[in-house]
Amino acid sequence: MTKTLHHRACHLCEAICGLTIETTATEGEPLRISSIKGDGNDSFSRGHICPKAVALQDIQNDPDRLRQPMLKVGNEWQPIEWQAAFDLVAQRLWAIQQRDGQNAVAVYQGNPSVHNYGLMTHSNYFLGLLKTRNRYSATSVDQLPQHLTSHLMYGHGLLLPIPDIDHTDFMLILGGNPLASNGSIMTVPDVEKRLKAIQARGGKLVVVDPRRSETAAMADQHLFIRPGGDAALLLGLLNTLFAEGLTRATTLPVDGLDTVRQAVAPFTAEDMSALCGIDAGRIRELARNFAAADKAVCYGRMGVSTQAFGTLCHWLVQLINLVTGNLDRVGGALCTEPAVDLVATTSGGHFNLWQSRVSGLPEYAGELPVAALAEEMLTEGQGQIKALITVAGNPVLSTPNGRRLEQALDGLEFMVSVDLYINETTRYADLILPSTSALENDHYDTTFNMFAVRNVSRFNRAILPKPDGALHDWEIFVGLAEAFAAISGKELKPTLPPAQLIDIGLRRGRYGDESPFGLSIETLAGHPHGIDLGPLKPNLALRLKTPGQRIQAAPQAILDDLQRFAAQQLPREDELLMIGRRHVRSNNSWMHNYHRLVKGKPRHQLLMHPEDMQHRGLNDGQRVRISSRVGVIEVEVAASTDMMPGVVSLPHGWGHARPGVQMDIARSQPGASANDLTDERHFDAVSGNAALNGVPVQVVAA
Ligand SMILES: Nc1nc2c(c(=O)[nH]1)N[C@H]1C(S)=C(S)[C@@H](COP(=O)(O)OP(=O)(O)OC[C@H]3O[C@@H](n4cnc5c(=O)[nH]c(N)nc54)[C@H](O)[C@@H]3O)O[C@H]1N2
Ligand SMILES: Nc1nc2c(c(=O)[nH]1)N[C@H]1C(S)=C(S)[C@@H](COP(=O)(O)OP(=O)(O)OC[C@H]3O[C@@H](n4cnc5c(=O)[nH]c(N)nc54)[C@H](O)[C@@H]3O)O[C@H]1N2
Ligand code: SF4
Ligand SMILES: [Mo]
Repeated sequence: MTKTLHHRACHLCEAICGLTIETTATEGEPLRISSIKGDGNDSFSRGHICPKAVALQDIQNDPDRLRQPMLKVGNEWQPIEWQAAFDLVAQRLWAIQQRDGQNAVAVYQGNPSVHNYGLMTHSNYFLGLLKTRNRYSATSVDQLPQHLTSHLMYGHGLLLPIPDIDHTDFMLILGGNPLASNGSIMTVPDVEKRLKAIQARGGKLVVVDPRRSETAAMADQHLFIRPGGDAALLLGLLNTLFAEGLTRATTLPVDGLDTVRQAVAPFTAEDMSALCGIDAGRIRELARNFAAADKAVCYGRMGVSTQAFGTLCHWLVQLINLVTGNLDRVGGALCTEPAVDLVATTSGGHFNLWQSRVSGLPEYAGELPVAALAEEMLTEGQGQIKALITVAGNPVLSTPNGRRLEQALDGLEFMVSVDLYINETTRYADLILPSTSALENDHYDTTFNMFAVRNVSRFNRAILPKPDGALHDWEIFVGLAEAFAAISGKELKPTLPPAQLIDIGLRRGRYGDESPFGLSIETLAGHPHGIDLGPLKPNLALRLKTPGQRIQAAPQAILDDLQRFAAQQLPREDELLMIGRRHVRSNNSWMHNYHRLVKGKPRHQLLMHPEDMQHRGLNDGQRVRISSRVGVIEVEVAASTDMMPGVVSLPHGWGHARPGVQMDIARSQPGASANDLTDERHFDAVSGNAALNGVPVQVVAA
């Protein structure tokens, strides 16, 4: 028996924690994982780990995980050879495009696409050949307003200022619960310690959330907010900063600040109070405290992106940091200088160059909002979607009105999924193409090094051998591209494996051949715990990609939305507003098939304030029926004084009891899908991002 220790970054969430993984080789048996622990020698994550990382071995060993391409024949799944699978996909897609046009084939890319570097480097090798405008992804049920705001203000959608959590004195969090999510668009392993460190150095943490979340519970101040009310709160804050002379001059080049000042002048804290459910006095006090702190940062995340005024919210977050002098400042919000820098090497993106066919939702960076996906399949006419490719995504459980999407998927002519499981979405596919598991693959984090609270870099080789006949995700895309090029006669440029592409990126980058670090895949191999490239530093003025390299404080597309904001109506008194919730043992929709993560009491109840339960004659633990404009589900209700009265919380990603799902453990504790209730017509009008939070629902005894 031989034991070997490996070091590797966890790819499951954005925290990219360093892990120490022990493998055991026994004669005559396959190499197995014998332990997974936090890597105390990783200077960034400092030994932090969460329960999901330990489940990496369960993903590896899961009998339900697919290990070869599967073709649906009648109601049965049968294995098929890779080349036959590629040829079939190419033939079917090309025939549909020849007959109905390029846009008849649609693409949906899910969240693990950005956690898997081979998908980052190679999915477009094939998908780009399709030249379809029907491209969708999980971005538009998530952070799209943040990309759009950065695109409009700073000239690049990936130039996202990150909270300088290790140096700030005042952190204001809206719509993020890093204690459960481990941080998002703020790669921050070990977040609890870093938040406690703010408090230990005399600083303050303020959390704005309709639920007393785990993060709110440790904060110095928690403000309940009416779901969807953040734009009102932020407008009240910005208005107060201007009106009370609490702004600080900036040396950044900025256009449009006077326009902003005028535009927000009507939105006083007093007028905003009813819309957000927070006292005007509290709003003004928060503005004063924020401005009084030497170094402060306002951070808005998922909860404020996925609401009806998501873009307005993120624009206001940027402005609050800007006018208090905290944008591009140590202890405020800073942009990373990653080793592989997509801001430097890609164009700034484009917005609203075309619109979705049925509802006219705007494209951003070549993608349309996924709220439009089902209607683009269901609405007949020129340009209707007839075929779909899903890549590492589960839109049936992740996008608004999942039941309608199911109806649409059922009517497609052809569907192929690049995925590891037969789940709620891929069960509609004709063909499923599963890749190797993560531990059988190399890993470089192209995405989350860009959003980290320090500049860091690491590359790790595969830990387990690639099984015979298996393909990595990137190889699947090369196979598809070659088959499609062959049948369509399209030209295909040669490509390199992901590690070689990353090597080129590293060597050409700011820590590459020209720098003392000399980073390359080879040098990183000598740093198995990762390499620290230093704290974030002010750099925005030099990195702006706007014409004229000036910050655009008042983009017209966002200013125009203030009219829609001013015209909004308060929700009806008898309605409850539904929000989501994350738990550290779960990860979106796909990690419920591992016993160690789902054992114990179920965690997919509807949380409701006891007063709201009393009004409805409901008891703790009882089954209830929740209904919205689009659907009805039944779940258990749990009383919680952590909820703001009038608000209920249900986590997404559950609802595994659908027929044909081949995930045994998930099916044994299925829960219900929050997205059977969320509404595709409820979205942020500027970006088209789905408003998954603040969904009006009725709750009665089942
Ligand atoms: N109501 C509500 N809905 C939400 C949210 C919410 O808070 N509330 N959150 C939203 C957010 S932020 C997101 S990001 C989306 C996520 O939405 P999606 O990305 O659509 O869904 P996931 O649950 O991440 O599904 C991931 C899929 O990828 C597969 N997979 C995992 N690893 C790999 C891999 O390495 N290769 C391949 N090929 N496949 C892989 C899994 O089997 C699974 O099918 O959900 C959104 N939906
Ligand atoms: N354990 C775990 N970790 C994850 C994931 C997971 O599913 N599980 N998913 C990963 C993904 S894809 C993402 S995008 C990130 C997301 O990471 P975060 O952005 O931290 O997301 P959440 O943990 O959902 O926290 C959102 C918070 O917003 C609150 N909220 C809801 N509506 C509103 C509102 O209208 N206003 C305000 N102010 N707050 C509101 C919710 O109550 C919740 O506490 O997490 C990532 N990490
Ligand atoms: S917090 Fe957990 S899932 Fe996220 S990277 Fe760290 S160990 Fe992995
Ligand atoms: Mo996400």
